[in-house]
Amino acid sequence: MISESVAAFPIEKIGKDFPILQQEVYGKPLVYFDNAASTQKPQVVIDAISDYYQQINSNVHRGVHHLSQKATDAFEASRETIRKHINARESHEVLFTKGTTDSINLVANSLSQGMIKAGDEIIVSHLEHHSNIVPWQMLCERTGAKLRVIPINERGELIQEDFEKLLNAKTKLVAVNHISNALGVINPIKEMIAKAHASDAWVLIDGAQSIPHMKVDVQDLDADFYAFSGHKIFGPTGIGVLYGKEALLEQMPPYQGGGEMIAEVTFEKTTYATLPHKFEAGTPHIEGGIVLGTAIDYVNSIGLEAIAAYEQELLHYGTELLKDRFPDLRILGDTEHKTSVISFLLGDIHPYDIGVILDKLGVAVRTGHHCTQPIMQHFGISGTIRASFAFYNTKAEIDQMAEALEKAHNMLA
Ligand code: 7TS
Repeated sequence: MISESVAAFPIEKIGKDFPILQQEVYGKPLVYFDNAASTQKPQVVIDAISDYYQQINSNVHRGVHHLSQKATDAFEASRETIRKHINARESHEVLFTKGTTDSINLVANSLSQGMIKAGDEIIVSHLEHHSNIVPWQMLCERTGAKLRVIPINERGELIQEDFEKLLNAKTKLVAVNHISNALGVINPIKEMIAKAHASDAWVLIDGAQSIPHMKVDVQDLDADFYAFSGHKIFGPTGIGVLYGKEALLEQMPPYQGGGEMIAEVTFEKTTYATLPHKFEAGTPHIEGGIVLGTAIDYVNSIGLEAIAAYEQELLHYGTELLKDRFPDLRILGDTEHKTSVISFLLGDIHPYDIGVILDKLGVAVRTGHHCTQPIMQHFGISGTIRASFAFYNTKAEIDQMAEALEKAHNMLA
């Protein structure tokens, strides 16, 4: 049964908003199922980039002249759009960064300057992208803090009892993703944040995979930090966000020094700017910051609830179709609580071989470890085939993937 909201989803109109998707690859209609890696951009986003350079390009927060003020106003208006979108209390709690990786490194670097010390503990999970593991390992090397890891079960879910056992008086920070990029599993972060707070630990949520698929309310979650990337929510690359609670950001030392982030500089002593500028050294990615707001407005014009319902329908359809068609299919992360990712293996065929054949048949999927080698180690595999959907994808495209998989399977099995 398809719900009314899914039946009414304006997929025809949406498809036309994305010019890149209109092309053929090797003579076949392009099916783009690598949305967890990066999303395509609607025409309004592409236009906003060129409008910026044609109309208001100038440096921000510096000039008194007309263009600089226009650019500054647009940049700050976008910060406010993002604040509203994630329901942060203050717009200066929204910091512009290069992306999720940069946001996490900002926190890890800043906290390592005295706020996390030898003997403290950081908890990550077995389900993390490398960018939510390596910065914490580096912090541990610098500070003498210790990394602890929440294990996962056979369905790729975090084992909550083990998480509770890891929490203790030494725990300073818990860093987990909202949704796993490799498996699509949604973690119960609201409950996890409450548990961590009961142990007086801060929590950083890697929201790279949740921001395009669901409504995020940082106050309701009570997250201390929330990181995401613009390019995964239909915006430009090279721009992202770190949300942080004001009181915590105030306490934290800056991560990088330079222009923009200072109040006053003398050779004897430098004082720092107020938030958010304290954490935004140098000329920012101005056009990226502005256009990220455009991308978020576009997503909201469709509505995240409608998007989530439509994508769940795609996930369900694709999962059932593949299970029916391929008896030797193995889905990794086969749980009820997941977003539109199907990560799978077909018999003992190498994922790469399947990926190459799918590509020749017009279907773009990701193969490999998806920057989550510990997950692959857990399952004793080298990688998976990952089809990750966005709201512009269709059931007909899933059918095209299934056909292509059938051919690949016949050739390789
Ligand atoms: N965290 C998660 C959960 C991610 O999925 C990614 C990127 C990152 C962090 C890093 O984001 P970046 O924008 O800073 O690079 N994930 C993927 C992926 O699944 N395939 O390519 C990139």
